[in-house]
Amino acid sequence: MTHGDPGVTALASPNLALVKYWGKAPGGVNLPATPSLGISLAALETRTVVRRLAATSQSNDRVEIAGEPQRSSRFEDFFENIRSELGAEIRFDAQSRNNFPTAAGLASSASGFAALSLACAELCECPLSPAKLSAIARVGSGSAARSVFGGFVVFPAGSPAAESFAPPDHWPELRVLICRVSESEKAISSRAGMEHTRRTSPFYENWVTDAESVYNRACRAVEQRDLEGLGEAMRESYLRMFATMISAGPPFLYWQPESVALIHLCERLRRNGIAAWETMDAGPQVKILTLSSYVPMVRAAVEQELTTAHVLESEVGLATRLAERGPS
Ligand code: 2P0
Repeated sequence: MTHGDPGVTALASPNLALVKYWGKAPGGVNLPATPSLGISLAALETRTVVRRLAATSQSNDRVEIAGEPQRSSRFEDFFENIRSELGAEIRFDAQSRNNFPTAAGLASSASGFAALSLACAELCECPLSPAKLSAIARVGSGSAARSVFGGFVVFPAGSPAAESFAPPDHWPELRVLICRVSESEKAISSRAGMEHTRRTSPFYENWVTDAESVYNRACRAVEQRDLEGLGEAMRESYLRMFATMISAGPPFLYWQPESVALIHLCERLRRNGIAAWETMDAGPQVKILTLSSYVPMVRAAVEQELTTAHVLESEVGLATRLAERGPS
């Protein structure tokens, strides 16, 4: 089937939202209702190889993640859109691997669709601008629009594409401790969760209206490398996002007891003068923003609090890119 065909390999990192995208605007596919600001996580990586399915094949595009065939319904719209954007007629065969758990609240769909978009475009020999690539990746998953870029990335409300805000080396001391408290897949996908929230939470409209000012404060704090200012805006963003979920009908909660323990731990650390600003996404994992000089202390505190937690340190990462071609 793919004998000897090396295909095209792309690498992408998930993009951690410091200010959250949660809810879709009308008028397009995965247009965000709220502006978001995120960073690429260097320590997490998706590697995707895309090959051309044989011309005689009548079959659909194929996607495997870690060797497991995926439901084609999750990818149909994405592939139809990218074929139309690239003016290509081919069918794609994609094999993807993550160096972290899939669908566990670590933004695997963001890095997955970013890598897939770049590899498909390269396979069709269609170089695309980052903005175009971002808009194509967005059709797969809203957060993938941010994952196309490295460093600090913004995704304005209603925009078809994300934009670079600052390069990866803008804030060299910044670190993220990714604290994995659970490896199980989440019961409710982000997509279903945000739609349910939009339809049923009486807080949803306020969440959208309020998001702009939190986002503006966070952007200013990033510009000024002000971790306290950023941390305060980050906490408002994630906690208000979760307020829309626990006020939905019926409510739902991604948090586990270990997540709550780490939220309290960060508060204790800050009271003791140690910069540790947590955020969470659609899953139980806790990500702690800190500075390189505090990493040993924060890591030790997390490991003492939760002996089962798996802690991974990350710097701010690079944009989605092609892997170097190995010897043929
Ligand atoms: C984010 N999340 O900004 C937010 C914070 C989760 C919480 O973007 O429906 O998987 O594919 O656009 O991108 C997760 O939502 O949802 C997400 P779709 P996606 O990172």
